[in-house]
Amino acid sequence: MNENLSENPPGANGYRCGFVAIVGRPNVGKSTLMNHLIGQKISITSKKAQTTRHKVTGIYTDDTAQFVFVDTPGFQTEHRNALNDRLNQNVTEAMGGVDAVVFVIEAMRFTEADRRVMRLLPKHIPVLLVVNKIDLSKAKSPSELAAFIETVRAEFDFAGVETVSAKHGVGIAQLLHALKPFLPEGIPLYPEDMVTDKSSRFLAAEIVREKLFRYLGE
Ligand SMILES: Nc1nc2c(ncn2[C@@H]2O[C@H](COP(=O)(O)OP(=O)(O)O)[C@@H](O)[C@H]2O)c(=O)[nH]1
Ligand SMILES: [Mg+2]
Repeated sequence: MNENLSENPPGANGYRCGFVAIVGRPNVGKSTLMNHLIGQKISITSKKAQTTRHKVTGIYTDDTAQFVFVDTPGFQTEHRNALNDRLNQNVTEAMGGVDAVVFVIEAMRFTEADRRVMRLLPKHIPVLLVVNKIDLSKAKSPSELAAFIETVRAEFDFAGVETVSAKHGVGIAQLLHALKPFLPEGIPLYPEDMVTDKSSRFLAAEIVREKLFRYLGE
């Protein structure tokens, strides 16, 4: 057997490195989650849907693993037009080559738009269900939240479930912990101090775009 194809690449020593796509309908908190996962603002967030237009890659590195997250534009399911078709195609592509998928939904709210995204989830890659916005008052009852999660789990074979509040940084470490076993063993692909593959010029333009969204609306 070729040494290089063995499960433990030479030099990896149990270190893991892999790609995770973050998907979900617009406004569930994907970009907020990504920013908290890597501890830095690189993906723009907004109350208005469809602010993330480009794929943004965020990298989180620690002593045991390197996670490369791909934040995707939310699947556009309401209006069919050329831009939305293009965005949806980008998301489907983003899920292609990853080691795990994080499917983000809002606590106590599972809509037809969520279901449409769920139908596009891959069957051959582990998908973690992430229930976000557990800080909202309607999500505060533990038994109701558990019942809600069970109804969603009944519809897809998830590899696991995590509850988080992306905005308040709750459950983030636990989420990283749950994702780690899905990453293949291997040496880091990016320098340990790198948080994104986007240039600072790109990030500056994105942050200007975020401010414009805030002040001018869509
Ligand atoms: N209350 C609350 N709001 C959140 C949370 N996560 C995200 N949001 C808000 O939800 C909105 C959409 O977030 P964003 O990250 O842009 O969603 P995306 O479209 O999925 O990328 C923003 O106003 C966020 O501040 C959370 O955990 N709790
Ligand atoms: Mg976004």
